[in-house]
Amino acid sequence: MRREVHVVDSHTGGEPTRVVLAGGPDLGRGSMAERLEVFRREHDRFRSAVVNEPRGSDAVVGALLCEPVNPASAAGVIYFNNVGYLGMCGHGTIGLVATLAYLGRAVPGIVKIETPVGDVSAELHESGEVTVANVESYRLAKDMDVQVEGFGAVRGDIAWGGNWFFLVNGAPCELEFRNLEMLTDYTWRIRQALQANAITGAGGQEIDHIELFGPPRAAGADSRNFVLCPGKAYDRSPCGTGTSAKLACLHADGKLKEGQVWRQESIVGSVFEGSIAVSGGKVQPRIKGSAHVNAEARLIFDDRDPFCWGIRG
Ligand code: PYC
Repeated sequence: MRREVHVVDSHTGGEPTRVVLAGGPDLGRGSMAERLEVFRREHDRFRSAVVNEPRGSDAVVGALLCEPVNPASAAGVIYFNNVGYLGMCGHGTIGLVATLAYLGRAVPGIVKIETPVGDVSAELHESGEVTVANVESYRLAKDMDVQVEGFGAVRGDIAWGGNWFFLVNGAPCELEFRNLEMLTDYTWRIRQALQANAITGAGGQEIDHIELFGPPRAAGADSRNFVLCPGKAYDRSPCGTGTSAKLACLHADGKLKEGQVWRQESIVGSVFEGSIAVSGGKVQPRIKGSAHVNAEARLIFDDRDPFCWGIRG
């Protein structure tokens, strides 16, 4: 068997996105949530082949472009990573819109996109920047204490921004690139402690993203973060869904009003501009950033290749 898969790669604030344009699995005509389940159940090796080594790396987020259910939407998308699937992905949506623009399939204006956790819209600006109007975001719990091996009690908030986050103010070391190993170890232990203590998001969903906050370095930024993703890679971008979760917490604490701008810096120094719209008490975050297309390729899947479907450990 030999198969070709057409992809476009980009990065958003340093975080890579690989959009699969053609050659992906047929997931049927259901909603994106239904198609995600078909993907997970029947085509998981395709996920691994696209993002894992030897073609990808732990940091790559894949985006399978799908026919939308609603003809008024520009696209449907299912995001995936080195270990599984994402509900939404902010940096990935910015990358997807930049990719559609690169292909001549999007012009400045509003682009509607269907995701497994709901519809989002994105505005492609003349400058090439993209503002994503994310799914409704909220804080589920404030000041939760969890006992973390080697660190004692760690206090954080649980919030939804399209994925589940545990948000912690402060860290045992500075949020600096040179401390990546320590930050990864600390956040991984927090994740394990949440699991061990059955601390979850709504409906028992796993909290699979851990987000630390500290003082910013970039001029004009309000905060710097470190985000550990589900497969133990850190987010090079400020994380669109993580910034959305942060905005929901700030609003719940009375620290962010509708329209006020929050600039979130990442561990590599890239910045997203966040703000919220509030309607009937519900918070809809908006995340602005830019992506750069850096490759267009045809991946070759050849069954004679022992690592055709990726190295999965
Ligand atoms: O930008 O939402 C995001 C994201 C999630 C995981 C990696 N990036």
